[in-house]
Amino acid sequence: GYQPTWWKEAVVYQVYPRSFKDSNGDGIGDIPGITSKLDYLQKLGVNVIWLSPHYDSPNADNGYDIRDYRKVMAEFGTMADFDVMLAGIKQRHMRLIIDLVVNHTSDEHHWFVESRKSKDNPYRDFYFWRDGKPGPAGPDGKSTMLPPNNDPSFFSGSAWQLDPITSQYYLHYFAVKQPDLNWDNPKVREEVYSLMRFWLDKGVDGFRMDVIPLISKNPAFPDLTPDQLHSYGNAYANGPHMHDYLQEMNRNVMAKYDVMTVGEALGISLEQTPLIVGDNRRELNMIFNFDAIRSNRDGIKLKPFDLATIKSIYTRHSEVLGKHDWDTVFLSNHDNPRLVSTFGDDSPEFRIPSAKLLATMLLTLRGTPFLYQGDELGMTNYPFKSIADFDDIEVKNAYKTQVLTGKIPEETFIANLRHTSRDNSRTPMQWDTSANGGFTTAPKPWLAENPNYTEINAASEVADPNSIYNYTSKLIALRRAHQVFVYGDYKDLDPENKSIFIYTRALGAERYLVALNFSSGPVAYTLPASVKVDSLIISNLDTTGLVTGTLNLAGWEARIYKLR
Ligand code: ISL
Repeated sequence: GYQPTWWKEAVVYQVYPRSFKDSNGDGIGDIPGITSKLDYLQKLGVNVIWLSPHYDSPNADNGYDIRDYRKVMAEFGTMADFDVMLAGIKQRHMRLIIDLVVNHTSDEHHWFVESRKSKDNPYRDFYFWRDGKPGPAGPDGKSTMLPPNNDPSFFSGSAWQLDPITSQYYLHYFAVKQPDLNWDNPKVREEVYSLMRFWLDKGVDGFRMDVIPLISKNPAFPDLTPDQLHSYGNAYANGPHMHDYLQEMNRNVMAKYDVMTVGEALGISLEQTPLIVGDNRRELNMIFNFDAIRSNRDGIKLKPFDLATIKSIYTRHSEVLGKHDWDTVFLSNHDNPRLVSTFGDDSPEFRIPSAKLLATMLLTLRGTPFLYQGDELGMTNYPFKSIADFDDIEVKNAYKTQVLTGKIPEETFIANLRHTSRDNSRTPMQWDTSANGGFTTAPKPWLAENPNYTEINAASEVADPNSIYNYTSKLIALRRAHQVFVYGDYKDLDPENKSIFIYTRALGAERYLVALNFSSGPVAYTLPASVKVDSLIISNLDTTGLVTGTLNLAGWEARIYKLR
């Protein structure tokens, strides 16, 4: 069986600090704001908080561009505020994991400020500097310069930026202000291990590791083939020394503490996953695969959600990740649109039941569940109308290269991003019905509050026993009370069914059935003869009746039964 461990039994809640709670009226969420809401999180029942970057940063990418790893972002507060928050978390028997963003730094980080100064600067090799390639002659007859290779940036344009000081290019897989660190330099690795120890010695319980599969590069930087260009994230991941560096990091740091690690595994296939999370590999505890969360995506377009596809993904996970591996379950985070708007139905009729159904699924599948702030309230996508409504650098850069060049009509671009933009999930938390949803006392938050805060907000949900918040809280308690939901086997009873997701979790004699109607119409579902229902544990509607052989499920109904 499994080796029982706290991080396998955890329910994780992601806090995006900029948007969680503003305590000092500057329109930006902060650490004292988080501290003031710890009771809210404890009552929900989550026991691990993942904090998106809280470090000193010029915010080209909302903190994913770090200027000083040992300093707290000024807008978020001070180190003393951080210590108070951490103590409050521990006092409530919860744990804290922080974001480790070490594939790149900010261009304002001291290492890069030095590195760009001259070719012989001691920090030059902390980053990747390369000469450009001679390009064709320009109209004036002089030869032009091209980037060292054709690597694209995730945020549009080339991944290489020409720096005038030394006339060489530096590598940035993300924004121009996010130069990639050179992990082949042992000094870089020592610096990273040292900053990790700094936070672990403070008492944090682990890390979510940003784009960790990208840390090892092929230093020859060959051009990507047309095929590789198609999914360049996969081409960037899995570099020649990725596993060596993760094992070294584990030996040098993680092995010395009781920590949880989860890698954001951009470009790692399910088949490659055991090589990172296998318990004999001594790399990371678990990773995020994007197969499920991006199963209904085609670039910036949303494509129709197909239940059979997502079910086959979860079945494959249960086959490939065995007793010596561990998995995560999540369908939302700060890089993706809102859960209920994307995988449920955010119409007035079905928003509440479908949000509860999704919570039922996330909290009964196999793997550590990660919930994103606001999803426990059923917060929805934002009604974006124009480019001015967005903050995200990804959107702004894409607007320049796609819309301003005439490749995509403006209306199409905005219409797509209304469903897929990362800013959907970054609008501030909706705490109550006061101005700006109680997020801030400032006249204007950094990103507009969704106007539906008057209906969807924490104050009303905490008070309403039938709210999404209180239903989620019951499910978390159920998962934490029954190890079968953590360690039990998983079986999909009807993989082909396009509207019903029905599965069992079983551990020894304890067996549960989860039945989810992913459609807005009622469905009479006949159970297989082998399934013998004992009692109804929970339903997202007012269902009370026991069943004989047929479940009459209303639109978006979810039920959990104990089986005989
Ligand atoms: O969100 C994406 C596209 O919409 C992804 O390509 C995303 O950029 C990728 O998953 C990496 O994400 C992480 O690193 C980025 C940062 O912008 C994201 O917020 C972070 O989660 C660079 O640090």
